[in-house]
Order: sequence, then structure tokens, then C-alpha cells
Amino acid sequence: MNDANKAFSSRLGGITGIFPYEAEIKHKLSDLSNHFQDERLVKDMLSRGENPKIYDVYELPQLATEGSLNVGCTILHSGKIGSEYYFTKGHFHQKQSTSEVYVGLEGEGLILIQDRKGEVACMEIKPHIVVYIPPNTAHRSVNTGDSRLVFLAVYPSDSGHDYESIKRTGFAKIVAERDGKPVVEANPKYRES
Ligand code: S6P
Ligand code: ZN
Repeated sequence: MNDANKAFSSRLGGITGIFPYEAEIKHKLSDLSNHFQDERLVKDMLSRGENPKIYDVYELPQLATEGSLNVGCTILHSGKIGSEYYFTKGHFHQKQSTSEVYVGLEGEGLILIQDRKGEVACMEIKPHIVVYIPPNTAHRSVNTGDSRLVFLAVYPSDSGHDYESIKRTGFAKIVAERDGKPVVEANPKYRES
């Protein structure tokens, strides 16, 4: 495998979005059970043994040291839980000064970017779009299309992931299908911090 102390390149595209890669992290519905609005539906699905794949992340070799960069490719599958489109868990970075860049590769979706006051910026992710995620913001991607959403993320290797802070409040916005179209709405379950 490649060594992050040496130059290497990987190819974009294909099933894993990037290849070769070093690590693969898979997320099924059971990993996101308290994140969707309709918790009862999630419980029912899981008790019936329905546990769909929601997203996979393929990471390039990384050093985890200050000054180096991580590169990861996320494949967010298409689907809904009730009327809510599949999404990633979402996180702040542990190191709050770190920003991030997403590059859309396939499909269509939205990214919710929420600051500590609960203000949300929402923008498209799709091919030919680069999204800048500023420091100290939580970010969640949502697949609003009927095919997979694939994007590349580049971020400082020492960013770390803080999933707990955003899980406590939730995102202030949700993305649901209404009359066949994605609509960004206030989250009725949002808890202000
Ligand atoms: C890492 C970057 C992405 C996400 C990935 C999955 O900083 O933002 O690689 O890790 O899209 O999302 P999450 O919220 O489960 O980490
Ligand atoms: Zn991030």
C-alpha cells in the first residue's frame, strides 16, 4: 500500500470512488439509529432485520500529524427513512480551528453547515462544485438524488471528529422529500445549546 511519507496518487471513480485506498469505514442504519426523525420507523426496520447501508468512506493513507492532510471519499447511498433523505452523521472537528474542503464527484445532494449558534448554511454538492467548510462548524451531507452521492473531502490530519456535540443538539435543519422534491425545513427535534 502507499506510504503517506512518500508521493503517491490514486484514481477517482469506480465502485469505491477512489482507488487504491487504505481504509474503509462502513455505516449502516443501525449506526445512525438515533439520528433520523422517525425513530419508531428505524426501530421497526431494525427489528425486522432491515439494516440498509447508508454510507461508506474510503480513506487514503494518512499521517495524523500537524501539517499533513487527510483525503477521504464518501459514498452516500440513495434512499430515505420515511420522508428524510439518507445523510451522514455529521460532526464538528475536535480541533476547532480546522477547516475542510469537499469536492463533488457524482450525484446530487446538499451539505448543511451549522455554526455553534445553530445558524445553518446549506449548499449543493455535485460534480464541478467545491464546498469550503469553515472552522468550528458541524457538517452533514444529504443525498437528495436517486443515485449515489460521491464526494472527496480534504482536511487537516489532526482535525479529529467530535460527533457528540452535534448529536446533543441535532442539526437545526432537516432535508425531507415533499411533493417529490427535497425541501430544507426546521428540525422540530432541534435542541438549542
Ligand atoms: C471528515 C470529512 C468526511 C466525513 C464523511 C462521513 O472530516 O468531513 O470525510 O467524515 O463524509 O461523515 P461523518 O459525519 O460520519 O464523519
Ligand atoms: Zn469534517
